[in-house]
Amino acid sequence: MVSRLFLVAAFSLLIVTCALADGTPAGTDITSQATINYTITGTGYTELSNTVTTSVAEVLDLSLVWQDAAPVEVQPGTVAQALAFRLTNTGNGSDGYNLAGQSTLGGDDFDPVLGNIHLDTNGNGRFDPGLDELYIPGGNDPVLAADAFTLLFLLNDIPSNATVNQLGASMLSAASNTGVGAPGTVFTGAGENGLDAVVGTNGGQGDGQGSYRIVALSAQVAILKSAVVVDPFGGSQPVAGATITYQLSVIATGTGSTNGVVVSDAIPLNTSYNPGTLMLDGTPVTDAVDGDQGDMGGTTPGAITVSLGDVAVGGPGKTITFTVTID
Ligand SMILES: [Ca+2]
Ligand SMILES: [Ca+2]
Ligand SMILES: [Ca+2]
Ligand SMILES: [Ca+2]
Repeated sequence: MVSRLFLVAAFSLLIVTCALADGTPAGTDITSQATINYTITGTGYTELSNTVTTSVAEVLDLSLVWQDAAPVEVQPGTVAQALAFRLTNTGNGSDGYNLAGQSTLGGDDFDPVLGNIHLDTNGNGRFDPGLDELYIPGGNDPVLAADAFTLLFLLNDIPSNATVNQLGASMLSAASNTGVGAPGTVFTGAGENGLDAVVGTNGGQGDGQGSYRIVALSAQVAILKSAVVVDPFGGSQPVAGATITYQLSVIATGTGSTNGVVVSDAIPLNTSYNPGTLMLDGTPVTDAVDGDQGDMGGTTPGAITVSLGDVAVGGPGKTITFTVTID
């Protein structure tokens, strides 16, 4: 009889171990009753053990995965640029999560400037300013049922001194509000319906890292050309010997700023450039290729070339003038 009881106890212990396997919802009752068949001097007997009931503990865990397929393309100086992350409750009970961002990471080219976290309140998978709720730690922590997921957006501003093709990383992290720690750490009574909560293999926390890539500015440069003719007779007829003064007005539109704007303009056929007439914003620019911003024929054969550098969006623009004479 002693050995029979030992068998019953051993069998029950095996069931308890299995009850902790991953995936079964927290609070599920695992009920076990052992049956022993045995024979004594040729007669068969059957005995049932007592019933052992074990409620599955709550496992605390999550995964956080960056969702953008590639670094998000951004322009220097822009604000509130979103990275998307998917938070999944990989535990087996309902849990809430605290979120935090981190943007001073190494291994990249620049540090984005950490902004807010937003929830995908309207559930469309995109960040919608004004519609997707601002995350407030401890105020609207996402709460997810077992295996449920939600999208989150981590916003950053992009430094204005970042340059094309540079990468900047930013990380979102989430932690179980019930508890974090070494896998297997037990929070007594903190789980579903007062059951114990057990930290899962990821430690009840996780993070995902995304990145931005700087792309060329979207500002556009427009150029407007006009001509004033003065003929040898004091009129404005385009006859041989008349001069034509061309004016090129360069302005920038759109957003951001412009870098390295270079204007070249070919001297028209049947005209000759009048040496020393090239001007930028009313200031003479030498015809030679030298330290100033322009030249005639040196950079581009048969054309004036002027390097304007940065033309400010919304600014007054730049004005280039030069004069030719009709042959
Ligand atoms: Ca819970
Ligand atoms: Ca960085
Ligand atoms: Ca949305
Ligand atoms: Ca020059």
